[in-house]
Amino acid sequence: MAKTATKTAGKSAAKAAAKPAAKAAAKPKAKAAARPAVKATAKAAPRVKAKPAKKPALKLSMLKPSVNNMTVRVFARAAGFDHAETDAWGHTRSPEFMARNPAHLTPMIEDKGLPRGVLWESCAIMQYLANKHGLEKFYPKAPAKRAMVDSAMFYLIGTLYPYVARATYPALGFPHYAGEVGHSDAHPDKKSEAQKAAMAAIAEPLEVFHSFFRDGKPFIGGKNPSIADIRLAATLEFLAVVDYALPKWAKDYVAAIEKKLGKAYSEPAGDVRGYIAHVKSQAKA
Ligand SMILES: N[C@@H](CCC(=O)N[C@@H](CS)C(=O)NCC(=O)O)C(=O)O
Repeated sequence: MAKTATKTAGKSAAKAAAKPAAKAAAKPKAKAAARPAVKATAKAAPRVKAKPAKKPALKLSMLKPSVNNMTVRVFARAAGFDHAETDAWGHTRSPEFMARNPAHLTPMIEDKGLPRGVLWESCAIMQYLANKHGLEKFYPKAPAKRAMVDSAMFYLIGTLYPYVARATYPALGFPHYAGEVGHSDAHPDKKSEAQKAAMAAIAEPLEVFHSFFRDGKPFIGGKNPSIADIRLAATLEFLAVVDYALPKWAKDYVAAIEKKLGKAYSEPAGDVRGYIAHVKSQAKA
């Protein structure tokens, strides 16, 4: 999506419902600095306790109504990151933002150690953070298992998401990509035909996630939601705007992810759901 249609308030909402282990993994460096370098002679000075870092190491620029952004917002909370969120509404094409991120896309993280200081693309962000902090629960290390998670995410971004975008963006008030019927000055009937065709095309990849990637397991990741599951559940949220009739398994699947992740899921999902409720109420008025 190029730009969303409403401005949403942008407060830092990043108090993660965290698992201590993941939190420790996310903030690994605090202690060593506390010891004095030289051994004290007679009366040792009291040991200085290392102060917790004041600024969160990870900054996330995001847009609240977007499921691409919801994906990383859910992951960051579920992984227990002490991150800070900035609402980038209205700023993605500013010279300052574009100087750092010429693709003008959110979600975007800033993290020390990244060669260019920033990273965008929701799946790449989750892969990077999971790799960096050893979060195997979300992104398995074993090559074959990891490949399935990667395959599911690439399939989503390359195949399912374009259908979802074509089907939902007109109702969401998001602009279409150049070259698409929705973006052109074609007759509204033609646009509506394209939207319906995209909606009809969703069923096949959706079923592939169910029968192939889940393959009888609760989640693509097995017993626990992986980053691919977070990406898929967030994507399905958009379909509510066109009253897409999700199959029962998909409804149960999203509910199971929400139950597992709790507030980490429902808080960012609330922003997307709130936006959808808003556009639907506008459409009725
Ligand atoms: N494939 C990307 C899509 C990112 C994307 O489309 N971001 C939109 C919001 S949904 C955006 O930031 N648009 C702002 C702009 O283009 O100026 C991802 O998964 O992160």
